[in-house]
Amino acid sequence: MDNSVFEDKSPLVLIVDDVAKNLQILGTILSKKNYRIAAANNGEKAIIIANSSLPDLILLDIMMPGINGYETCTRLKKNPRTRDIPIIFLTAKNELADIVRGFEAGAVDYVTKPFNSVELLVRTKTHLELKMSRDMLKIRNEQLERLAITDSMTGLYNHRYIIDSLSIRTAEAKRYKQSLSVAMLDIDYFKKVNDNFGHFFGDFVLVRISAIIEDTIRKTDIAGRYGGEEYLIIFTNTDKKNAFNTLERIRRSIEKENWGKESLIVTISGGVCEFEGQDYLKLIMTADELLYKAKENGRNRIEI
Ligand code: GH3
Ligand code: MG
Ligand code: MG
Repeated sequence: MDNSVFEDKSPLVLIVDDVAKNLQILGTILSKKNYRIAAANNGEKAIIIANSSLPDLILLDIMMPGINGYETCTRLKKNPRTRDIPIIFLTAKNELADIVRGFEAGAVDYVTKPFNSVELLVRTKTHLELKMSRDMLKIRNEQLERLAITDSMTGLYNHRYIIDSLSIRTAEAKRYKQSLSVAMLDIDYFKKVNDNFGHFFGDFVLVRISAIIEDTIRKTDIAGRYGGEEYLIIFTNTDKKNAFNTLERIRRSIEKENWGKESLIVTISGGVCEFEGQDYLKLIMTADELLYKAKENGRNRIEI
């Protein structure tokens, strides 16, 4: 996996303290390690800097004029952008009640003043490492989620995802009284393409046609690989006449495509129908029936 996001920069630590001397001491201690440092001398500035530069860790003083450390922490934890940044409190108080209050505000740890540099560095390092592994896990999960819904060959959505999407989109269309159309497309005589030019070239055709579909539909439409050489497209907020026009553009682009093989013309057939409150699986069946009608009526055409 690509770890570059974690490797290209050293961790950024934001230090927050109203006493300039403390900022200076913290800076000196942290500069022994390979950290980048940002500083703020009050809570408001800390929130602004945290929002704009998204530090990997915040060392936060409690007693400050203006909003104090607890309040600063609470606000940072409320904002989705800064919520996951670990906060270590810097506290001159080591009364149990104050420490508990810090944890309740969302801090992960605390360091007492005067600073012991070894302790400060160890706690900082631990929480930075935990933050990095959480970030890494989040990216891995996002990658897995993407893989789980994508057809690996064409990059379109896979069969399961497109069906799940149709179920959701039809429910939304019903709820918001919006139009929705569904098309089923199938490559004509695709077996012959494989037979004449090989399976590898057949794959190339599938990928290229997927790209043509993606390039022609709107961002709000959803295209998936329904089966081997079949595509399902969901046109949201679109009646069947408009969907048909888009499908015609797709059909003509594919027909005109130059495949670099003498005399090879690849065509598709399709069927498109509009949602009228019926079950979403029925909608797929209707699009499929229209597709077969297009095949019967000579192929390289869209039935509506
Ligand atoms: P029709 O016009 O009636 O659709 O004819 P057709 O030849 O396209 O239909 P048929 O269902 O007989 O054949 C579909 C072909 O699609 C056969 C199968 O090998 C091929 N195919 C399905 N998936 C893939 C794939 O992932 N890669 C390649 N290269 N071929 C595939
Ligand atoms: Mg076919
Ligand atoms: Mg087929």
